[in-house]
This record gives sequence, C-alpha cells and structure tokens, in this order.
Amino acid sequence: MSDQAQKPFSFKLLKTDGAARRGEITTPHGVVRTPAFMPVGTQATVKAMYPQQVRDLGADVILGNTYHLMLRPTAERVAKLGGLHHFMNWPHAILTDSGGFQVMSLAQLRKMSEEGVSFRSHHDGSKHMMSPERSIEIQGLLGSDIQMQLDQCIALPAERSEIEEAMNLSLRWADRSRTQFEKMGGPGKGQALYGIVQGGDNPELRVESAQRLGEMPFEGYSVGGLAVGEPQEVMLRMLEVTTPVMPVHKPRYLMGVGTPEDILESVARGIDQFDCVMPTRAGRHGLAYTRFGKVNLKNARHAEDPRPLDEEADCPATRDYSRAYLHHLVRVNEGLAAMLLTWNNLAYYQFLMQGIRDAIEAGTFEDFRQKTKEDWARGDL
Ligand code: PRF
Repeated sequence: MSDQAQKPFSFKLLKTDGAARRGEITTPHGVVRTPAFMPVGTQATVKAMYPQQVRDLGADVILGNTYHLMLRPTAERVAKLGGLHHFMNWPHAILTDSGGFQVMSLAQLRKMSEEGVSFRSHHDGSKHMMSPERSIEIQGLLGSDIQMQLDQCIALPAERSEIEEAMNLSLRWADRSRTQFEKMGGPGKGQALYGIVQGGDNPELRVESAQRLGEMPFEGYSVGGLAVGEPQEVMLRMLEVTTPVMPVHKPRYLMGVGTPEDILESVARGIDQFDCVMPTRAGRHGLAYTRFGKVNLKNARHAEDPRPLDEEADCPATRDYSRAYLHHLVRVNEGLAAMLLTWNNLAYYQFLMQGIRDAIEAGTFEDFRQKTKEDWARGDL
C-alpha cells in the first residue's frame, strides 16, 4: 500500500467565519471537504442508492457500522474480500463507528464492564464481546479511513453520577483504543482514530471530557452523547461550551446529527462533520427534504399535484418527477419511491453542505444561515 503511505491523514483549516469552519481532511481515499455530511451506509450500502449516485451528489465520505458488519458478513470476511471500500465498490473515504452506540440500541442481553460490552446478536442470539481493542481490530479489518474509539453513550435525561461514570469509562476506553490503534499501525497507513467527548447535558463534564480527551493524541475529535432525547437548545448549548475547548487544528465530528437545522446551527458552533440516518430513513418513509422544508408525500394533498419537488434543483429525482407520481409510488409502496426520495433527500443535504462551505469561504455564513432559515420557514407552498 505504498500510495497510502504517501498520503497520511491530515486536516487543514482553510477559513473561519465566526465559529464556523471551512476545512479539508486528507485521507488515503481522497479529500473530504468540510463541513461535511456523511451519508449512512450501515450494512455496506447507503440504502436505495448506487455508490456512484452518492458520489455524484458530492459526498466525499460515508459512514459504516462496526456492529452490523461484525455480525454479517463479519469483519474477517470483508477483510478476506479486500476490505470495505473494495467490497462495496466505494473507492472514496469511509468512516466507521465503533459499535458501542449500536450495541446499546440494538443488541440483546448486554452486559457492561470495565473490559467492554458483552451482548447477543439481534439476528441469531449468538454471543459476542466488544472491547475497545476488539472494536479497533474490527475497524482495522474493514480498513476504514476514519475510526472511532469505543465509548459509552447514555440516553438523556440521566443522573449526573451516571453521566460522569460513562464519561470516565469512555476516557479510559479512549486510551485503550489509542494503544490498540498504534499497535496495529493505523497512523502509518494514513488512518485516523477519533476520540469521543461525552458528558451528557452537564456543561462542566462536557468541558472536562473535551479537555482530557484533547490531551490524548487523536487525529480528530467527536462529540457523542447528544441528540439522545434532550431538546435542541440543550444540544446547542453543550456545543457552545465544548467546541471552544477542543483542539483547533483537528476535525470535529458531531455524531448522529441531524436535521438540516441542527446541522446549520452546529456548523455555527464550530462542528465540521455530521452523519445521520434522517435523509435516508425519511426517504423510505415518504418524507422529502427540500429548500422549503419537509414534504410528506403520503399526504392526499399531493395526489393530483403535477409539480416536481423543486423545478430549480439539479437532482433528477427532485426536478423530473411530479408530486402526484411520488405520492402514488409511496401509497402503493413501490421500491422506486424509496429510491427517488432518498436520492432527493441526500441531494438536498449535499446542496445544503455546499451552500454552507461556499458561504464560509465567502465570509457570508451569517447571511446564508438567515436566508436558509427564512426559506424553511416559508414552507412548501
Ligand atoms: N457514540 C458513538 N456513536 C454515536 C453516538 C455516540 O454517542 C451518537 C449520539 N448521537 C450517535 N452515534 N460511538
């Protein structure tokens, strides 16, 4: 892998506008323009999309999931078949989540200990152990460019003592993850490992977590444990106290967020990377994101509407199909409904990110933010 050795992981901060940042992450599988939205490809596929289509929309990086892929088809099998990029025919950057969050939300009979999480598969009940070391080992077998430490994310609201315990455990796991990552030669292959800030809805714990993590040598830093049941204003307040104490010259990734508004407001508070199932999942449930807010195509009001979702858009799904037709496809539950609406939604998310990046570069982010919010508020007429 000599070409990988020539292209180590790096992050360049190109421009700031207020707290918003425009940057560039270099990985062995290409450059990621930030702020970036990473479409979710949990099962080695961005559901209902061809990889080339995802690329054509402007995605530089997608997200894969350790938990799902370790169970099926297994990380060992993906490695034997040439790694995740080759397996799924996505030659661009891939970020993988560590599995802790998915174990907590999906697996059965979970048991947490200092060592890690033992659990049973939600498919066949088979027994597994996820430790910080095993998670890094799996992400190494998958060959992802950007890897995540194993952490403990707890749902909110929660007691301070519970939040503090999870934060401290996550910090100890950060250290073990780093040791394993170095042992496997990750940095030498141009791969990156991000530490994850926890601390729930407690500002003091958020600051402590970010500071202690910042003293450890990671290529990037994630903010976890948000968008887990708290109001949006609490999430944004946590970002306001956290990002100022995070390393300036490393990328910052807000995990599992969010709506277009969450993304816009989080960029305004210094976040560089996002992932969320929202555009893809909503697309499979008849919901379209557009410049003028959300459109629920299940609704009978679209049954005879000949207009496309947005005639000025570049995406064929958005521009070339009537709302009446999309409504029909959703109502009869056709596969094409999911394909077209996912395409539209990811196109809108990437359009939003491009607008954000252009505005930061031009020093007009504040105007862009206001204008974008006005358009959403106008609603779909
Ligand atoms: N930790 C990890 N993955 C995550 C989260 C987290 O806290 C979240 C929370 N929004 C989403 N995905 N490892």
